[in-house]
Formats: sequence, C-alpha cells, structure tokens
Amino acid sequence: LELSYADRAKLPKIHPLASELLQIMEKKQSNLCVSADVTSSEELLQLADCLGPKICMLKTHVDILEDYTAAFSEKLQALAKKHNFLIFEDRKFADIGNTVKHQYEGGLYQISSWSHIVNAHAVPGPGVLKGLSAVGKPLGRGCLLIAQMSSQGSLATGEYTSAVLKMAEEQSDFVIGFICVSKLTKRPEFIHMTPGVQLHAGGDVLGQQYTTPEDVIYSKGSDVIIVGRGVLEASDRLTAAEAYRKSGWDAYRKRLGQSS
Ligand code: UP6
Repeated sequence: LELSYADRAKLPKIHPLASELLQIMEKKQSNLCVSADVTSSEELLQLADCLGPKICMLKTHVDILEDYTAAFSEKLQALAKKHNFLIFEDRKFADIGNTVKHQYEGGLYQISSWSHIVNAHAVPGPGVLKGLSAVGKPLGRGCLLIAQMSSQGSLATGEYTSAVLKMAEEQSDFVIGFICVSKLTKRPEFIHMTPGVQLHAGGDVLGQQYTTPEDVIYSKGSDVIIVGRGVLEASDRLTAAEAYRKSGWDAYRKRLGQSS
C-alpha cells in the first residue's frame, strides 16, 4: 500500500520537520526542490520570491555566494515564511563530530540559525550526526544522510548505502531522510530526495547524470526531485519550475494510482 504525503505527515513516529515538509508538499501540490546554485545573493532572493509558490523546498550552496551577509539569511527566511517552503543548505558535512558542530553553528554562515535542513556524508561514522544534532536538535532542525549520489562512478553504493540506512535508523530523532537515487527503505517516516533531475535524461561534462521526474518519483519511488540547471538555465525560470512541479506531481499521482 502506497501512503500519500498527507498520510505520512500524520504518522505517530514522524519527525516534526518531516511532517511539516510533507504537509507543505501536499498543500502546494509540489515535490519540487529547486537548487538555487547562483553566486549573487540578490539573484538568489529573486529566485526564492519568484519560484517560491512552486516549490516545497529551496536548496542552497551558501559558500558559492560572493556577497553573503547575515541580512541575506534574514531575507531568505522571510521569503520561506511568505511562500511556505523549507530551506535546505546542501553543506554535505563530512568531518568528526566536534568539527561539524562548529561548521554548522558558527563561522561566517551560522547555518543552523537559518537552514531548516542540512545534509551529511556518513563516512566519518555516527559521530558526524552526534555533532550536528547537538546543535540542530534543540532548534528543531533535521538532517538528510547522503546514501547515494547522482554522479558517475559514485562510491556510495551497495554495502555503504545499507550502512547509511542503518545509521539513519539509529538516529531517527534527527535524520529525516536521504539524498539518494531511488527509494531505500519502506519506513514511511523517511523522506527520499533525489538530485540529478532534468526533463530529458543525459548528463554534463563533469560527471553529473540526469534522469526524469517520472523516473525518479514513479519508477524509483523517491519523494522529492531536486532540480538546479533544469530550471536555472531555462529562458523562463518560472515556466520551467512549473513544468518540473507538474511533472513531479503527475508522477506522484500515478504512483498513488490516481489519474493525473
Ligand atoms: N547534488 C547532486 N548530486 C548528488 C548530491 N547533490 O547533483 O548526489 C547537488 C549538486 C547541485 C544539485 O551539488 O547543487 O544537486 C544538482 O544541480 P543540477 O540539477 O544543476 O545538476
């Protein structure tokens, strides 16, 4: 039986942040996360304001901004409230617990103060999550573990991916789901999010591999499509975002056995 996003939001053991995301997805009929990979904070804020109504989540790489200020993060949070989306800083933490704690809370970006969701590699072992959750849990934040990657030749496969799943299950008070290529667990509390998505399969010259929203959501059983250049390089970004939203949502409805 395939549960709807709304059903999963009401599960007794669901993390409050995962529940909030699933409710947003249902309400906005969007399983689209736009990856706002731009280098100007003004452009990022414009993107967030323009595409906000179409997305459940906005993904950032704050360290590629050339002009980051604390005021930027305040404005981004206000836009997330205005348009009802969550912020996901794609920091890919990958160090010992004590170091990631500082990287998450402090430094120039103070990521924990403005990003609802972050992610981490499992390479260091469970200490990476212990460090992050020491900062994030009291703030109601959540973390995605990187179980697989979209890029060609990724080493995150097989037994490594299984070990990541186990690590997530052991710290499900902070881990809300996965970055992955396909659905990894039947446990409906975990949210699966997949990058490497464009409307046509293909890739780039640096190893990125693309599959379609239909393949990701319907065939592979993931929950959220993460789209960067598919939207950013379109001549009309809003129209492109709507095309991805519709394609992802239609695939979800098909998965539920509903006609689109
Ligand atoms: N990303 C991947 N693959 C992964 C994990 N993360 O592409 O396995 C991130 C990239 C980028 C976005 O860092 O921000 O998702 C994909 O962008 P694109 O759609 O422009 O390829």
